[in-house]
Amino acid sequence: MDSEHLLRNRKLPGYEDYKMSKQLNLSKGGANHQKPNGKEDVLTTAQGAPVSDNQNWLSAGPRGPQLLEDHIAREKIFHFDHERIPERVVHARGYGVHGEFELKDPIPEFTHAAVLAGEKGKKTPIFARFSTVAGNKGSPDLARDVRGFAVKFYTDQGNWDLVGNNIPVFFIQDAIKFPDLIHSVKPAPDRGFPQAQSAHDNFWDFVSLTPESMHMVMWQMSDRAIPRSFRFMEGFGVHTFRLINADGKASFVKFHWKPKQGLQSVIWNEALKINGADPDFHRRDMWDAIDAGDYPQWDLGVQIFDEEFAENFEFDVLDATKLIPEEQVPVRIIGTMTLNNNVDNFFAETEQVAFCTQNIVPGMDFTEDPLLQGRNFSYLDTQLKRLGGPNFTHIPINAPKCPVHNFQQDGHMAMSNPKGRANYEPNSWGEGTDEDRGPRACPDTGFTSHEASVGSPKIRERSETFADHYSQARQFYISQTEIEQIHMANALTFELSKVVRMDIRKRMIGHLLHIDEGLAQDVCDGIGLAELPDKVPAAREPITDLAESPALSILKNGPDSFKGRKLGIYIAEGADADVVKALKSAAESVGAMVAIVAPHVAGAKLSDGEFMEANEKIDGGPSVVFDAVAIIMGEKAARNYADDKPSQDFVSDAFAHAKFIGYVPPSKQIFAAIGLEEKMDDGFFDLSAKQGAEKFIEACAALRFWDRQSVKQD
Ligand code: HDD
Repeated sequence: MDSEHLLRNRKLPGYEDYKMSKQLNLSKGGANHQKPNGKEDVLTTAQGAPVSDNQNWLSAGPRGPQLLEDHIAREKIFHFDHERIPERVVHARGYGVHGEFELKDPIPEFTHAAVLAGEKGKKTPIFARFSTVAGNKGSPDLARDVRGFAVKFYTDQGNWDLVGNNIPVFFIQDAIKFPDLIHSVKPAPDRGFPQAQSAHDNFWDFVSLTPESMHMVMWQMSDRAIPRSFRFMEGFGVHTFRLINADGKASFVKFHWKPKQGLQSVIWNEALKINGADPDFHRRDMWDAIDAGDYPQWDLGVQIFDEEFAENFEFDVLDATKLIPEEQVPVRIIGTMTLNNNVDNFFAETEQVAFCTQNIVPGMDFTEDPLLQGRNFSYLDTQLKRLGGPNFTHIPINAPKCPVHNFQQDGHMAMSNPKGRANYEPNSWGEGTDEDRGPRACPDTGFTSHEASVGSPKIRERSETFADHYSQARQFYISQTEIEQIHMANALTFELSKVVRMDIRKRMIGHLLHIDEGLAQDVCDGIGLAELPDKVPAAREPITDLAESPALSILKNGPDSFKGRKLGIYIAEGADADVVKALKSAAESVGAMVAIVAPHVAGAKLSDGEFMEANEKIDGGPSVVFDAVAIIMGEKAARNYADDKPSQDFVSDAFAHAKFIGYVPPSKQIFAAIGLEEKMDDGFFDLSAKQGAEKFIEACAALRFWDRQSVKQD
């Protein structure tokens, strides 16, 4: 056998090879597999033996006891009994999608990683998984929580996992605190609740005793923690990483994902209702968008800086509770990720995907960030538990798409097994023998660590440079619009109102006093405290003159079109057909999705006698699941539904959530029934007016009519 042939045989199969072999195994029909109706495949056991009856357990007579002998039933039950694997200890609730990354502005001056430094236009397949942190696998999507934003790049030089969040900072500075942080936010161990929320004593007890978390807490209490959809949120690599170029020169880098769709969040009261109306709101949104060919895209940006910048920056770049304002180090866009393919099988792909922060490729390196270093241990370790053995990299979704050659062997579920005799190194096979000697390390192209001297005494001590816990928390707060600040005060008030212990509530306000006195006062009033508590002693006095950073606000960075958003049109008998059709086409022409809601799911007869089918019955399609709504019905129908609670809620919620509302004059009867007629403002659009539909859709680009909300809620 020639050596090329041997090498080919050694090649461990990647995803494509696996898919092919799967197709072969599952090839239709077969000698013993005659198709029952000439159509479907024959049902078989896991061993491939055809099954004659899948409904009745073998028994002694039709009413007799079931026989243990039934190997087919036993195999079926056995497999079912073992269907579950442990859910992720955090980020259990998630949704994965395939896509590709296109390199648009290569950066060979900073890195020799081919994925970032290759040819302009180079495409790399990716798999992205978005998640919440605290809730279990079945928890609702709209929890107030951080969202995971993990991307696996199947690069030519191995898998690169960028395991980030939709928030650029983290709660803690050192990984040793992670179990405590997560224990505190997860359900209390004695009672097993509350699920998927931070609004409870344990969480606020922990963070109020951990001042370093204050910056992240500000983000978590902002609208960032209730995104409208995964499609409308940013992603961040959080840590400072290193890039290494071909000459071995190192630079620091922070990674950013910028959604081309723009940023958008919902309002808390809306989030609570979405959780009831559609707990799968985020995953459904992603599935529907991709299914409809509206592929979401994010630009990948880098903030690159050198040792000198790091030395002079106000904070330590190794501290994951700090960010570098984009106004200080601009984000350079280097490529675009497009998500264009839904999974074929949720378990095989979304559930089994295993991200590891340690997965980097030549041309990159870690920094001494103590949170990152701890993560590098944790992710590999957790896969062993979750996926059951060291061969989780053989699972197609985790297998690199480049060749894999090494001497690792055996273990549970080994799927990619090298051939040949040499399973150790050094060896002298191949020298004058037919045997394949196996792979060898390559100093030129292999991964090399950045050279750094580490001659320090062993200590357990946090660096003094990590001690400022409030300055950037304050910077975040002052960078928000007034409406966003109001939402933050409301969120803190809501959460602390769920905290039973008064000392914890006060301690938390004692931190807010370092961040912004107005905010502290608002929350103090919100929870009904008679007077402000004392400030919590600060490890270091905050810097109060940090400049505002507009990049930190969602509303300052919103979209400029209604594209990708969803309009709910509530129709009923006699709805003006011209208006409905004009509105539908105006929305679709800007790339928005339209859902028709009606009193009955069958639909409703329009004014021209045509019957329009509905996507939702009004009870199942409340206005909270849409970005804007219109109510179009005939005179008589509007009179009928004026007293109908779901119809009233449709309008009153849309109003309360500052949504743009389209209507025709008969619909005003519903507005009148809930006392809204006299409150109709510039966020309402008469669709029967000239160019009514176009004007309405144009206004919807702003997403919300915030003027309606700028009064503080009690
Ligand atoms: Fe983590 C999962 C993001 C700190 C330990 N983490 C996980 C996921 C994301 C993040 C997005 C889900 C990946 C997926 O979709 O499968 N984690 C972060 C970020 C952090 C962070 C942005 C701070 C910057 N994590 C962190 C620390 C530790 C962990 C400090 C432990 C010391 N994280 C884990 C884990 C998980 C995980 C236990 C659970 C499931 C998994 O890894 O695969 O290992």
